[in-house]
Amino acid sequence: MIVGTAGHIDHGKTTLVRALTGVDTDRLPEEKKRGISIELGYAFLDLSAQAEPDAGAGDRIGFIDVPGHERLVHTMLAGATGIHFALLLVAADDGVMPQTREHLAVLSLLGLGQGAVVVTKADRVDAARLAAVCAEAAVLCQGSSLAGCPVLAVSAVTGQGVSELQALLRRAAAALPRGGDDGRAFRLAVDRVFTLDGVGTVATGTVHAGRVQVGDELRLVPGEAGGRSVRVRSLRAQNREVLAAAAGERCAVGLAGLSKDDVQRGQWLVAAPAVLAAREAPRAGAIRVDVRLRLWHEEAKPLRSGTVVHVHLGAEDRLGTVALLEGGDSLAPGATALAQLVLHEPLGAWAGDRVVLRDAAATRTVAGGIVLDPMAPSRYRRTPERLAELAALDLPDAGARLAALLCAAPLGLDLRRYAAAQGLQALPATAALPSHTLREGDWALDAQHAEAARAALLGALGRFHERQPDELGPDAARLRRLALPRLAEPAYRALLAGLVHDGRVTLRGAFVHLPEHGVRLSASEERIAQKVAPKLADAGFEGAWARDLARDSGESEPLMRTTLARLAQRGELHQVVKDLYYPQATMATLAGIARAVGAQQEGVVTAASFRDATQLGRKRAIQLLEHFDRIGLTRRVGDVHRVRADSTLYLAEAAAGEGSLRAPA
Ligand SMILES: Nc1nc2c(ncn2[C@@H]2O[C@H](COP(=O)(O)OP(=O)(O)O)[C@@H](O)[C@H]2O)c(=O)[nH]1
Ligand SMILES: [Mg+2]
Repeated sequence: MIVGTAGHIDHGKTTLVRALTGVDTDRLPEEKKRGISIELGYAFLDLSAQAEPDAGAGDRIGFIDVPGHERLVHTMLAGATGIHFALLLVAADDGVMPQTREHLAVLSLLGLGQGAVVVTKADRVDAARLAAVCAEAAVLCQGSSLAGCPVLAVSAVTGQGVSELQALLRRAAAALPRGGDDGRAFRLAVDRVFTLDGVGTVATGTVHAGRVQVGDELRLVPGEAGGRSVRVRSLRAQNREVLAAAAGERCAVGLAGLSKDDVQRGQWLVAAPAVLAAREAPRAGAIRVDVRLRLWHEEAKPLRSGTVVHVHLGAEDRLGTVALLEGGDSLAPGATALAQLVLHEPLGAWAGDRVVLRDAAATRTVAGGIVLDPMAPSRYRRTPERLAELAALDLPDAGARLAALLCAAPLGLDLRRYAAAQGLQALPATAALPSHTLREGDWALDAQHAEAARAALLGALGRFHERQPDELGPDAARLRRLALPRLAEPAYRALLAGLVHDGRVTLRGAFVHLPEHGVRLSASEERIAQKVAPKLADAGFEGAWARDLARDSGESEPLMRTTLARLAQRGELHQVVKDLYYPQATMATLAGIARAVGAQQEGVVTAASFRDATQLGRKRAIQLLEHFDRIGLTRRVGDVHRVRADSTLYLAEAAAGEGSLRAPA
């Protein structure tokens, strides 16, 4: 358990920690000289009367002593995030003072429900005054997260109340639920960095989630390229040498190969799976964190959208702007709303993290919130679809959250992104998804959305056959553009594979068609097809005309036309312009040439370059490129054709054919 102090300057925080633990947390010369705390202080208290030498870190209470000075609230915040139990101190002589109020607001907005009010310097006042201050403090806590918490009178001089307070802390520590493995990746918010002889650079902080072991590779984020990789050389948890440390412990991490200046307070040490969520600010944009925000009930005025604030998260403090996402453009004191925090500097944030907002001048704590999405979008951030997503993310139960999120994601859910945003060690197991969810690698699609997507795909395919009865069907990439352009590619592939498997669509090469669309040839058509195959192959890049094929094979022109059209429907021939046919193999070679030309010109194929590469006339070269546009190999952009990156047309055939012109098998 980690206990944090809070309260106005000079109200006896540091003295109380010393009385409880014997440790003087004011260690800096300047702190000694001025008699005030400037930095965070740390101390530990053994729970068992006798500290066993091999006891783990679990039976120690860690203390974080914070400065009370009004200008150091950001330091107080860096220490208060991640504590389990708060001691709000009020000096009996002074009574409630400004930072008593502000620190209470901070604790409350951090969601700290465990704590006690300690009325200090009891030796300085008479019983009546002591009772009055205790009553004042209890009233102050009303409406805060510490409402109804115990109030104790203590004197560090006479020792009054100290052992009662120790007993209270021991009980709270014993009652604290031991965090089991909740699947979350290791994260530690760095709040102090120093160099130690024989150990090297040490970063200390509170472990917010997960477990770490000596020897682990961690990343220091935010940082360039996903953060610097660092190795854990040594570990202390709750001030004891350990081999492993876990969530809820104060931890000092000895880092190999890093100098003191390489690490800053506010950064995070995280296990690799959690890295994605701690991004650098995109070059032309901002980092956006969607939160459920609550304005402190004692604020005098509503909070307006567009207000500039200090965003405190973990041990970090960043300037940002609030954009309210619902309920108009202002938030009343005590009210809650979904909001987006727009930051221009990198910040590590994960779902479930607490944020506290202070005003731009850093004089008041104004609001607090819980992170719902640390990788929030800039566009469509207030649409009903997005608000449904945020409502899903707001669900406290992980299983329900995932199920609701899948419902809110008709285009599929990126599980890798979800896991990173949630700070999970691994992607959710398929067993953790609702049954019948369609899953393909990192992507998942809710069963109902999958069914709707299948219907869209089949509908688009049917319409395609109606409009282009002479073609076998679109290729898979083109069908995706026609039917489900925004569906995640892996989800689409899985959907299509499922339909093929169930016999609801047929795949021939790269082409997709409905089973009933594939045409059978009559006996005479079969005969003619065999007869013309060599001629079509010999026609090369120029292609063969129906009229010439009819004449050369002594067949009637109408019969030749219908046969060729049927072969085209079967995907064996291509009709480039009316009555001009190419066999599949020749087309694959031509497609290979178009790809090769494109590869040399950043994907662009011009009529001239394709003409030169094929030795064709300009007109035929253009006709072929227009055919490629139609079937989805290329895309017309102004005067040029761009090879579509997603097209799989002919890829295998061209490689197998190696440029030789073969008759279709
Ligand atoms: N008489 C008396 N003085 C105290 C007590 N606790 C702290 N002080 C004094 O109050 C001053 C401020 O204490 P300190 O712990 O530094 O306050 P902090 O700023 O809240 O950390 C110091 O001079 C302490 O000696 C107490 O219980 N009784
Ligand atoms: Mg102090």
